[in-house]
Amino acid sequence: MTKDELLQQLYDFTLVGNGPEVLRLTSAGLADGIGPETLLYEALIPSLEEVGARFERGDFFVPEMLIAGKAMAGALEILRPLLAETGAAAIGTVVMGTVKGDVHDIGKNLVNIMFEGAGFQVIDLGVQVAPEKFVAAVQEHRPDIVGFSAFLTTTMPMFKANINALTKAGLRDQVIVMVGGAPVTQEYADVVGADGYAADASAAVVRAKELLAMRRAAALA
Ligand code: B1M
Repeated sequence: MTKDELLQQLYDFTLVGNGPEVLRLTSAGLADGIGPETLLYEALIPSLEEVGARFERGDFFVPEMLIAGKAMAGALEILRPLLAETGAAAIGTVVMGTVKGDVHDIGKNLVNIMFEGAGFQVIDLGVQVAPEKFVAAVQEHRPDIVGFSAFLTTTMPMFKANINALTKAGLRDQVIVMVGGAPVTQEYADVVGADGYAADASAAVVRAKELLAMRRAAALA
């Protein structure tokens, strides 16, 4: 099978949520020398985008979305150690979670993997994380960054609720707040008072490093 054929099959099997085939093709792709990023960005993620588009058109329903998501999550577990490979010493700590009311976690998990790959220690609070839980985690772990993911327009307002809870607990100035998720924009991040926004996992790492460098430079000044 050529590389293009393998990527096409991986896309097709993810689309129909065939978990075993997705696992097989992901492993086969790696064995053939296809990079983990290629499998991710040229097959798995585009396939989930198509799942979303079909859901919007009414061609797919929640069960189809669920099995496609599960198939992708399985592949991500195979890719995780390769994407997160790092020899770097820890450069900072990040507390991450998907906001209250939202169960999407594939995007958040990918951001975590990229953070780990860049040398961050990641404390993942999971999904449906309430503001009090974020506050407690910031109090306990004293991270450099707290990251909120939201994937629904209806859960994006939780960013503001989380930031308000941090402010009320006297922690807002002690931690960099980053936000992201499919419907989130830089404009929205600015409106809620986040310090940083990124559109995808790679950009999140770049932005996190910038924000951390700025924070550390300001502390030395
Ligand atoms: Co849902 N869902 N879903 N879903 N789902 C979306 C998000 C949707 C866009 C589909 C669509 O209509 N096109 C739509 C949201 C519309 C909106 O509000 N704008 C939607 C809907 C409506 C729903 C339900 C309401 C459906 C229903 O029940 N009627 C329901 C909500 C449940 C809830 O949360 N309360 C629901 C449920 C589900 C499943 C459970 C079935 C499943 C989730 C499985 C899982 O995550 N474990 C699911 C899935 C799979 C999707 C789609 C198809 C795929 C999501 C995904 O994993 N994408 C999605 C369609 C789509 O996204 N096109 C859809 C791949 C992932 C790598 O990308 O998530 O964007 P993404 O993550 C990116 C960036 O966002 C960014 O980096 C990530 C990696 O590059 N990023 C950050 C994320 N967090 C960040 C944090 C940062 C920075 C960047 O800093 C801290």
